[in-house]
Amino acid sequence: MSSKMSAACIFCKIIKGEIPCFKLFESDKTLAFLDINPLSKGHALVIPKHHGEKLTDIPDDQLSEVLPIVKKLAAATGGSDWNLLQNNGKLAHQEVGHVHFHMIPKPNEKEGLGVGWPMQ
Ligand code: D5M
Repeated sequence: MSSKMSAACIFCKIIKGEIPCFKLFESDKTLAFLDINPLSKGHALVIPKHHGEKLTDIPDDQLSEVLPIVKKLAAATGGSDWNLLQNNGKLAHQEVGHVHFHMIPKPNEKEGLGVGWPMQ
């Protein structure tokens, strides 16, 4: 694996398969999986595999994959509403020190709950 890794990082352990996750998508540079503490059904995390705490630590070629993958996941849900969020730094409530993008489906009038990914 060519990406920079951190032995102590929980998300690097997920990338290496040392900690299990519910995987939604994986490429050489990017991983998407369900958040263990979901704010709504289907709450996903999209992460660059390159280890870095803040957005400025991540190479552009890794970041440029993220939005197309968010779009791919959104299309797979049938185009529901969601929030895309990146907490950058401790003052912004970042708890895990590996850049990650939260994709949080919003409540849907018909279902009453967040819409889950078809993979669930
Ligand atoms: O959010 C960090 C997010 O990471 C938080 O929503 C829980 C999630 N998390 C932490 N550990 C795991 C594992 N092992 N699997 C899946 N999701 C996890 P932040 O933006 O840093 O506050």
